[in-house]
Amino acid sequence: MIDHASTNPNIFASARTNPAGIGRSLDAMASLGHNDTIIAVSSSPGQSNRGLVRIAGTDAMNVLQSITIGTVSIPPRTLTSIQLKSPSIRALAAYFPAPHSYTGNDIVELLVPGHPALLESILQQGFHAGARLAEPGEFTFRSFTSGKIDLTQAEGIAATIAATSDSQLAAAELLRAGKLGSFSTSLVDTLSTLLALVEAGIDFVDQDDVVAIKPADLMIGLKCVFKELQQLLSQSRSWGTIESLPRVVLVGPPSAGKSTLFNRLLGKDRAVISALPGTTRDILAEPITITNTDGRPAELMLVDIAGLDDLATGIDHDAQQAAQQAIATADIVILLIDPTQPDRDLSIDLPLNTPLMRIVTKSDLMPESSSLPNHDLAISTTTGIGLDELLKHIISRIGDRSVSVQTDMLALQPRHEYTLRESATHISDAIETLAPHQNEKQLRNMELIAGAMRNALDELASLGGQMTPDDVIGKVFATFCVGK
Ligand SMILES: Nc1nc2c(ncn2[C@@H]2O[C@H](COP(=O)(O)OP(=O)(O)OP(=O)(O)O)[C@@H](O)[C@H]2O)c(=O)[nH]1
Ligand SMILES: [Mg+2]
Repeated sequence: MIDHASTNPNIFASARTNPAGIGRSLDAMASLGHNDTIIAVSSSPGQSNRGLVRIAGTDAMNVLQSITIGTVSIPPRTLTSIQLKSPSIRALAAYFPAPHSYTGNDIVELLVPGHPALLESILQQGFHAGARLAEPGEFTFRSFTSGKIDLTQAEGIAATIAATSDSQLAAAELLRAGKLGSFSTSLVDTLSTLLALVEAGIDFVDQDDVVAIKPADLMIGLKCVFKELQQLLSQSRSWGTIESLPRVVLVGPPSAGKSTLFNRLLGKDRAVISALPGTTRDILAEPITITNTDGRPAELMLVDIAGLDDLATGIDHDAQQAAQQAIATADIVILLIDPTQPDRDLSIDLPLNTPLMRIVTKSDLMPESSSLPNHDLAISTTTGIGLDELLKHIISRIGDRSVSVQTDMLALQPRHEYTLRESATHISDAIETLAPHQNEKQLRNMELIAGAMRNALDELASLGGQMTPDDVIGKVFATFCVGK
């Protein structure tokens, strides 16, 4: 593992004077010691069953000792019951000794009842014992500076915390696993070896025993690096594609059964359902995972809106406007027709090319002989009739726009994409300069070629954070919250 603080000593020096002020937390963290003892609540804010307090640094165990009754002796990596001093309750503690911990220094994690006042009291006792409040992202920053993770993995951790859908979670998982980081490390290795051979020709031009790389061999090496970059770019997807899932909007008159269908497809009671018309006033959007035509899981955003009603006034007017906006940004509109309200068949204004499916709801309430309005499918959320068919219809209409949740395809954040493309451009410059002389015995234009290769190398090395400007590191860690 690379110790980023020692490979890039400027991380600390220039972060303190970062004039752009990007990543205030980096500035603050960089000026503070790596071994300071820090404390924070790492669980989500609010009340919960369990709350997690994390303490990291040289004095982590002393801090724990000062807030517990009796002498604490905790075997490493084992949940041990302890007795807190104030309030006098039992809690669970785990100890991860340096250097085999998340941050690289001693870590103590305390599991206590997740009551905000209790968590705050433990923090105060920790401050009293000499710990300070961790900066946002400081635990992960320590993990990065001690070389336990690279910058792309830190981004994966931030993306995991922020994930709101299965595809985002799967993409974050790949980053956290270090797939992009190890790709860049391996290309950095290859490219720096090639560059050393080119530079040998420049620096030791008078020495007979130092032979610069042959043009043909350099061409093979550069083309190989270029191909790998192109392959990675073409076999990855943009982070933006998983951030904006295709939107399937449920539209219909009040009480048509939109929220009931929304809940049924989600598999949970997310929307309030009532026999009274006008129950839903907000836009509710939740990701759902369904099986794509190729059998793989795919994700889309299901949207429930207020019933469309011409007579709307006051607060209802706002709900109607919000509903119209949701329709305007839909990738598919599912128009629910309630056969128990025969005079409420809606005509809606759709943007050009937005597919519309006409679905009759509450089919369980209609006698088989009754004639239904013009429709694509009849369903009942009460009996489940037509629901599988509906999902098939949706997936066939949405086609390629659904977001696959497959775990082997890397999703690149804008920084990654930019860096990889820049790197490929520099390699292509080097190839172009080399091409006219590739069959000659001696390498020509060595400085130009080496310059382009150095630029490519800088870009690639910045991916994992081995040679990254501080503002990039600052931006990555500025997305974190306290306790992570
Ligand atoms: N029998 C039967 N009742 C249904 C079906 N779907 C919905 N309902 C009932 O229809 C009523 C209205 O359902 P909702 O899902 O709240 O309707 P909505 O379209 O969301 O209504 P608004 O939010 O007011 O626009 C509720 O009493 C549901 O139980 C169905 O398939 N069969
Ligand atoms: Mg509703």
